[in-house]
Amino acid sequence: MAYRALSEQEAVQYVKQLPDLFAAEAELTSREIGDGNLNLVFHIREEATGKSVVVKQALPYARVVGESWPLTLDRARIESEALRIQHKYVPDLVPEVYHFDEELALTVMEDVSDHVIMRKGLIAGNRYPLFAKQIGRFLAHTLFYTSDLGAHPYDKKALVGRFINPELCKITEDLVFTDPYEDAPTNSFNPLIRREVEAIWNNKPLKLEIAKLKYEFLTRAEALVHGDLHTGSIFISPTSIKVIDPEFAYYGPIGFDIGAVIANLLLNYAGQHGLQPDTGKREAYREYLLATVEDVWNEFVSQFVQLWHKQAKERSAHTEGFWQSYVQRLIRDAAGFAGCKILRRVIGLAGVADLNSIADDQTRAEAERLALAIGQALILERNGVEVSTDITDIVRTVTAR
Ligand code: SR1
Ligand code: MG
Repeated sequence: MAYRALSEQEAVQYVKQLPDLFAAEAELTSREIGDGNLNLVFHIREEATGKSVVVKQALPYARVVGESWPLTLDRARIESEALRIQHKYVPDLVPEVYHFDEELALTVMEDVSDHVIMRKGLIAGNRYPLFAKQIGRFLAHTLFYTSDLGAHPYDKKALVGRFINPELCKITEDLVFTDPYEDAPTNSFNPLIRREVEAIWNNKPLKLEIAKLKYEFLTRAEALVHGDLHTGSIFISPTSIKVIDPEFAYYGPIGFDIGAVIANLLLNYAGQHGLQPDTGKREAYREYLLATVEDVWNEFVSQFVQLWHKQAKERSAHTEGFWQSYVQRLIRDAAGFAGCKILRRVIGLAGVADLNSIADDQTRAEAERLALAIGQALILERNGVEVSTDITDIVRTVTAR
């Protein structure tokens, strides 16, 4: 079938003709529920049995901007292949793909809507004590097994080829590493923070460090990274997480995914200024977020190093001192990438609800200033970071200023 964007009813007809999902006579409801920046997402449910699936279809343009921003449909292939690979390594943490249609740029997958989007859960002030362990395992396993440490050298090179993702990488290159640091037309920020934003545009040492981080993103084909691992890409419940949306997946630096998780916890930390008016509760929730930042890194590193010792096929990996220096670089990369991802959400296109939902412009500006200060400090001070508490110490110091 030649490509066309499906309607809700056409999505029903589509899943009905697939084998093994629904009976031909099944009565299905269909709702388009996509609230992301790029795609259509249909939730399809059979009321009689409660069985449901999700159909995700790429549009030939970026939904957030419209048809004036054409965007490759190949991102649907990238996403479905990445989901299948990640599901192989951590089946409980990633939705199962039932079917992929290259022509329609469409994936039919497990419905995980019994979970909530983590960003919404954090904005509501919920706590998820199992999150760090779960995301630490997701990161350690998906990144280790697709890297030169855990994959056969031929398989790794073949994967690099399958995940050449130039158009989506270019979005990240522009929106995360370039536009926010100059007066670019894509930028969109609160006019009340113009002075702080202009100071960033004029901060040469900061821009040099961001240039180095961008170069890492451009060149370090280290592992199959998710590529957009913010809290809107994580469905969560009190007991489980499901990582979705890897359409930005490509072979990139491991620290980019870890940094994305840390950045989004810290964006919520900054947003607490407007989200939680009770200062006692705000402080307590911020402590929870900082403890989660530490736990995410600690869980990742403990599981990654365990895999390294038990599973690394690459002989050089067992050279004395190598894993320690590798892990030290990773935490510094993660801190730097986290900083860029915080700055882009305040200055650039595509903000986050943790800040944007603060109704009062002045209060939002105060939260945004804190986010900008944290982001800059993480970038500039990353080379002194050794352990996870060094990251949270930076955040505490900046907050106390
Ligand atoms: C035009 S896409 C804007 C942003 O949405 C995605 O979630 C990525 O973060 C991208 O940078
Ligand atoms: Mg997304």
